[in-house]
Amino acid sequence: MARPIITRVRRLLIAMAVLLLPAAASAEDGFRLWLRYAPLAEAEAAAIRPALTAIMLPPEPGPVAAVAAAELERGLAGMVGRAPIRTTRLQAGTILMLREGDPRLREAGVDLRGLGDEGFVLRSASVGSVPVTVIGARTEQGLLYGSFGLLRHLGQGRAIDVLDLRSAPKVRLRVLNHWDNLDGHVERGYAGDSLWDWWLLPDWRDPRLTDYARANASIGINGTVLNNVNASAEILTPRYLEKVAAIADMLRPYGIKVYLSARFSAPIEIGGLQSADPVDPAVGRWWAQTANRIYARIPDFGGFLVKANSEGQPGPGDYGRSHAEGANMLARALAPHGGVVMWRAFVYSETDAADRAKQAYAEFQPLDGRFDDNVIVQVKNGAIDFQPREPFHPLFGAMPQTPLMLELQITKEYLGFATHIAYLGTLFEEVLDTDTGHPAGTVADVVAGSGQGDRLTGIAGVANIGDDRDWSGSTFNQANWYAFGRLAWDAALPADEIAREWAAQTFSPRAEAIAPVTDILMMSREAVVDYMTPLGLAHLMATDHHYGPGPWVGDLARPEWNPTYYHRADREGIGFDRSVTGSNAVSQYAPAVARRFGDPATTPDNLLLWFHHLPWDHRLSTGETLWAGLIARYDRGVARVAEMDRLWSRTRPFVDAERHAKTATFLDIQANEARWWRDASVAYFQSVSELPLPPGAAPPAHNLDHYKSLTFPHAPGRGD
Ligand code: BDP
Repeated sequence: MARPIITRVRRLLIAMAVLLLPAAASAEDGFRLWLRYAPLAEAEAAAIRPALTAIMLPPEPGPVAAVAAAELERGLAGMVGRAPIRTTRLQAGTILMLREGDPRLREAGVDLRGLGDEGFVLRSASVGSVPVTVIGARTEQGLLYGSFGLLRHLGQGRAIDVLDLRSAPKVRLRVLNHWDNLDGHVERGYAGDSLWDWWLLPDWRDPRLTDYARANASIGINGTVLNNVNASAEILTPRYLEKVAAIADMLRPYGIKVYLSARFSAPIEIGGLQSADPVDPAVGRWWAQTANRIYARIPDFGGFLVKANSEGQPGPGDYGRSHAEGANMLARALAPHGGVVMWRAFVYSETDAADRAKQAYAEFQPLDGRFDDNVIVQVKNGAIDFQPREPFHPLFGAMPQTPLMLELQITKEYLGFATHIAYLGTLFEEVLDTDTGHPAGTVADVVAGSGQGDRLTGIAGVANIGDDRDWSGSTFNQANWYAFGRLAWDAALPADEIAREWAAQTFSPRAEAIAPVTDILMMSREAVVDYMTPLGLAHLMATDHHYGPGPWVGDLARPEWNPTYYHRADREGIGFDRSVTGSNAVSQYAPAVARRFGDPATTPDNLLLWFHHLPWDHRLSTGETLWAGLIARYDRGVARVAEMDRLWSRTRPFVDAERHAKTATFLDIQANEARWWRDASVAYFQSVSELPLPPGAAPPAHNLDHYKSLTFPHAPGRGD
């Protein structure tokens, strides 16, 4: 007998509610990053399921192998709807984790030579005639990276049956730098407050830190500096070290070491000494004791990051000592424990009248070879400061006797904060691939210490992570965290390939979704360069918070804080002359590079005004005048954002409503702000050049005074 219609409707409603529940519980707010492990298309899932039915851990597994297996279970449950079972007996479809020394490696045709401590092999093989997928590595850490490698492979909708992949990092320290203060504020952070709850630690260990560790391990990051380079000495007090130790405990199973920014004057501030002079034995003793105390609680503590004699921070220069003397003193305190010092080369001084771009080189290059073995000098990608585009830092290749660590900025202090889409994979790639003209080769080669034995090597990225649900302030900013990790692991990975990987895992592995997302990513940074700082211009952002345009600012106390210092525009022309006729900063590069950058005819258009002051009617390589070319680039930047918006609308069928809508809104903000940047810059430069706008160029929406009058006292991420 047919059921009454009312019952059937009720049943239907209940069924619908049940179906909807899990969706609501796992709202797509971006929390899961690229580790969403979303269900694959059924045809792909069906092919994978029988091939990955079980996991066999290596003999006597430790905690790292355990988290690797747990991640595989989680990932496969999500992607193919069934978690593999743990097995101790080989069966068809086993994921077989093999560590160095296991005789089954040979049988599976897996060679671990050359993989180092962190590399891995993924291979479809037969062991005892049983078809398996081998994850082979020398260490459990390698097995963890291999597990993430396998999940990344699957997350792109790739087949599993013919797997044969080897991967090993070329750089040892792959480290995030958090610029987090102890009060929770993140300097240059646009994704909320700090992840570290210093108040509740060590008692409350936020499970979110495990997700943080998973995300980092999934892209090969193996270290994190917890606190701001503008450091408070308090982090080194016993009370805080307990908190640091709690974080270290949570990150350890994922192979992530904790580091701290050390304030050079800490012996005075928290040690009761009168001086922090690096040659004073009492100071050395204090640091040694401090290191002992840290290692007693955190045996695998990574070491110190130091910003010294830079922007008001204390340092060895306060006592007439060199950066090497300061760094080596700290290095001696850490050496017995295997710790390292990451000593920053980001220095410039208002008392030095030289071009700011020359100052770090002038101070550090003469110190080549004077640093202890466990010191690595951390150099920003460019000589000024994380601009949308800068030429590579002249120190790369110029200190062959000193390990140099590349510092990149993942947070977009100068590229539109959290709201603008600006994929930094292309920026990072551009720097890494640049030939320094020195025997060492490209920046990537220098950083990898190629040909320098097993010296210290490293890459640092200033994190864009905060306590926002989506971690990075926007979905697309997650791509920058991802790209940093992937390039730190393997600088040879093409930025577009990384973009595709990220798009597949973050949105959908379908080609129709990957293509527009990748197109957006790949054009985005150039769009920002165009509407903010085209043709090699730099540092034109508003004062202090760096939000929005301020090319007219010229009244700040320190000359090199003023945008007018950088663009030098007047009625005759624009640009900073760094050729022999100017500051001669080009002479800090290797001869071939110096020659190329020293002549406007051989300087690429996109760096032209970084190196040269040129008349407005100078002809660009495109044939247009500098003035017309400048305006055209501002316009192109605005047009590119419109194009990004169009591409994004094509992704609607493949992206959940929540992330789609938020990204669309952010693109609206970006479109408005691109226009603002363009109009304010055009209005200002026109007031200086007194030239008419090229035919067809739209006049700015407002007059210059309007743009000058805008203030943003509460913009996020300010420094202290
Ligand atoms: C600049 C930032 C400032 C940092 C400084 C640094 O504006 O907040 O403290 O770099 O890297 O980009 O030390």
